[in-house]
Amino acid sequence: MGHLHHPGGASGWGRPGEGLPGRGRLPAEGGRLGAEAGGRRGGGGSSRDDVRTGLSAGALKRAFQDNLFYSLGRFVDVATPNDRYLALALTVRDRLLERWVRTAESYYRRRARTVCYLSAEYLLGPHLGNNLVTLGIWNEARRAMEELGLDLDALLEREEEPGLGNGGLGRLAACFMDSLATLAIPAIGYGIRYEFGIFDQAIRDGWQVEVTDKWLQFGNPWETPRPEIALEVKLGGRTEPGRDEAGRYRVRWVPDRVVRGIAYDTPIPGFRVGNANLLRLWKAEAAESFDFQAFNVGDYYGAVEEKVASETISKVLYPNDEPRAGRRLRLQQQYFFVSCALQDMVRIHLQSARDLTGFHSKYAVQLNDTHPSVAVAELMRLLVDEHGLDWEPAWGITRQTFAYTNHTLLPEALETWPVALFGAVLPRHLEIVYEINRRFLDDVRRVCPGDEERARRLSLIDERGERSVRMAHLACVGSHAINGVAALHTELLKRDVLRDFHELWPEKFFNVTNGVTPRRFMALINPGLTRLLTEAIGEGWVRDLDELRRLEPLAEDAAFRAEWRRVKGQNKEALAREIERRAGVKVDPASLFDVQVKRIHEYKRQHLNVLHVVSLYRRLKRDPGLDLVPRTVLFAGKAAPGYLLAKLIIKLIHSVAEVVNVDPEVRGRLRVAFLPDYNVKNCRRIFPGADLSEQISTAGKEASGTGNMKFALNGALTIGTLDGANVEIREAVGPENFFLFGLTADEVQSRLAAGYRPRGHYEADAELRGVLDALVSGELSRGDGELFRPLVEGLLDHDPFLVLADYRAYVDCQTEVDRAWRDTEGWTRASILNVARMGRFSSDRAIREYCRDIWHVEPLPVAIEPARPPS
Ligand code: NBG
Repeated sequence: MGHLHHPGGASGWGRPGEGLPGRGRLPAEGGRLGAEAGGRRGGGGSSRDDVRTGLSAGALKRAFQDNLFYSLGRFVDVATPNDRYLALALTVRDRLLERWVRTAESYYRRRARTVCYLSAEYLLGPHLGNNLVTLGIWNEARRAMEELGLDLDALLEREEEPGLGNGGLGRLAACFMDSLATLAIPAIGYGIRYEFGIFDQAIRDGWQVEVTDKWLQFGNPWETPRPEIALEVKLGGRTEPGRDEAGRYRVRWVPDRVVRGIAYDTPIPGFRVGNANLLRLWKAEAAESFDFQAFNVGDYYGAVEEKVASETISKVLYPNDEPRAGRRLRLQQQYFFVSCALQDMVRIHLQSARDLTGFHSKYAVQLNDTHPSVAVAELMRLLVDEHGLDWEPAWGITRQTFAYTNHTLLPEALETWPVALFGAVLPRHLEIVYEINRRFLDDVRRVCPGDEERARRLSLIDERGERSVRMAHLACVGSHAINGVAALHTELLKRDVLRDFHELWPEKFFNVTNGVTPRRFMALINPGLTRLLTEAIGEGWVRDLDELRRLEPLAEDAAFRAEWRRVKGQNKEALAREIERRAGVKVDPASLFDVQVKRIHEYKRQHLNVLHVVSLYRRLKRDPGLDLVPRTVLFAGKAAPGYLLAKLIIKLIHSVAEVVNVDPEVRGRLRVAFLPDYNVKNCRRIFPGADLSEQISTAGKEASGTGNMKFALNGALTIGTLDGANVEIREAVGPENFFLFGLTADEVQSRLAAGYRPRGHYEADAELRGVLDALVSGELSRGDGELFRPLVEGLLDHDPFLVLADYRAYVDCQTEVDRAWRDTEGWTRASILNVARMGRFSSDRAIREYCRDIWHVEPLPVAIEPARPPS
């Protein structure tokens, strides 16, 4: 994609590496060049241009003052910290707008085939810092703020992140938006503008407490509301069959409620390119016509209630891992945003096309998991009921439009909706699902005559027990491509979860291994490493992560290794300060930082990690002279509010920390800490400061993982199972640079099939027995022997995730880690090689694969000259 490269400094956007955090601290540099280039460009026109578009420190400073005064109605002396944050954010946003508007114009004029990413979650993280990196004005912004007596870091700290997602799936959507823009792919992200995102996690007495996430409380400078882009969404009611003027069979949907979706738009700029794509999130409001109706008949309060009920739809993000029963609102949310998105696509398409027969050539729509899969039925409804197409052509268009990404192998996470609930919320869609199913099963019976069992397994309706709609089946049938998110995951999908579909349509299956954006997860959060890499191999790696390969020879360079350690050391000091500030635990930056951060879940096995910590503690107590590598074991992650065992694991971590961290006998050898409220903002010290990355899920359970990539890209070595993308990471970095342990996915399956008896491990392994006994002895829980009993008994009697089966291998592998850590040079070499060989795990590579194999879209680079604002 060489043509995507713009000609560097000559473009006037500053040199490509200019403005990366940390660059300004290079001795031979002060960012002057970039500032002058920016100043020339921005300052070329009237002062109005300058204040909206200028990229020099001077222009940014003037713009800041201008925004403070004219947008916020404040002057410097009385401005609050939030005012200052907003003034800088608006200043940066102004600079995105020219790209954004030009991009939209250019896509429109060129009628580009557009990727529409449908996702119920976007875990974006703070915008300000990322946009400074993207625009290349980090140093200029810092200088502008300094000249005003302000500290850029303090302003960055003010931003409340839009936490519109639970974890990996939502963050992947955000990384993909970044890569789509950077690769100049015409794309729109569609989702929900939740008023409350994922809850904030507070810790009280070692327990998780959920706090409402009021991210919009102080305003959101990055979004533009579009009250005129308002689309009606029907809910409930009944259907009426009938005939149209031409005598054709038509169904009318008579809803009992109508809500309105309002578009809120956020620009997603690509890294150092002219493209800035659109993220369009929908907010639910009452449909006016309904208000007035009630008002006219005198039911004013009824109308208000209606309004409140409508607005509820985009109120709150559902935490995952919660029981799904009866969550009508969740289904309404899913349908709401999907219907808005598809109506919006239809609206845009009809601006330049006569009808919808070419819809699938205009759009490639990706279903991010099953959450948006009702889109299959909704597009059929729009095409057939609203736009008068016949079923057959409509079905052809639908199947060519959609592609589906599966993100989980856990059977309990595969979405189904009780038929009764589905029909009550979406009566017309239930009919459409039945019709899709009838035709689909006819085909199945034609291909496999007499195989009724197969038809039952493939059916969109699960007839066992309470009848329910299988959303993954709807997504598979309605899509032309189905993909898993790591090689192993895709193989297991084909073999188990979606086996029947794979037998039917092997050509529909693809693997696209996940990736992460190096802009946010390296350049932004790790300025020290960014500077070192850029000095060593230039700045090309930020857009082309395979360039990291060029580091390989440097692994043999002792001076470079020393530099590498110095950078890691500084990052560990910063993390240590953060741990002390936010968890109240003082840790030694020289110790091995052993880190597990992710949602708390039994399959991710944070409790296996805790068993190791307790093992180390007991070894040290038994033999105070033991020569153990000093370790700091760090955890972070949220538990679903209703997932009691996950919450108990958080309590367990705190309880163990409470005992270990005050015990003088292990002082300086072992520390445990839990950082509260893990989110995109709070990860910024964690990945750069980690030595060891814990990726220890039960093999066959983690679809991919993306945290594993963020750690390795920041120079941590991985201890992990052969699960998800770990398999490919290990292949890439070399097995000698990866700590592997545990059962394979096949071994896990056969263990369970053979009748796994976890208690056998307890009986056979004295150390394990000692650890589990300690957990129920009360010695780790202020004398309360009952507190952790449910956890321990669960492990002894069931242990569905084979914690006890993998315990010995894990603990022994950690001894290997200790041995490797003592060889400082060897560890550093492995750390460098990890980074050098991780290029494949950029989300840019993932997006290129989607474009090539699934979407068939081409880049459409937007010219990088700034548009003159209309005068
Ligand atoms: C998650 C998987 C992760 C994977 C992300 C992104 C869901 C349903 N799935 O392993 O658990 O990395 O998706 O693909 O959140």
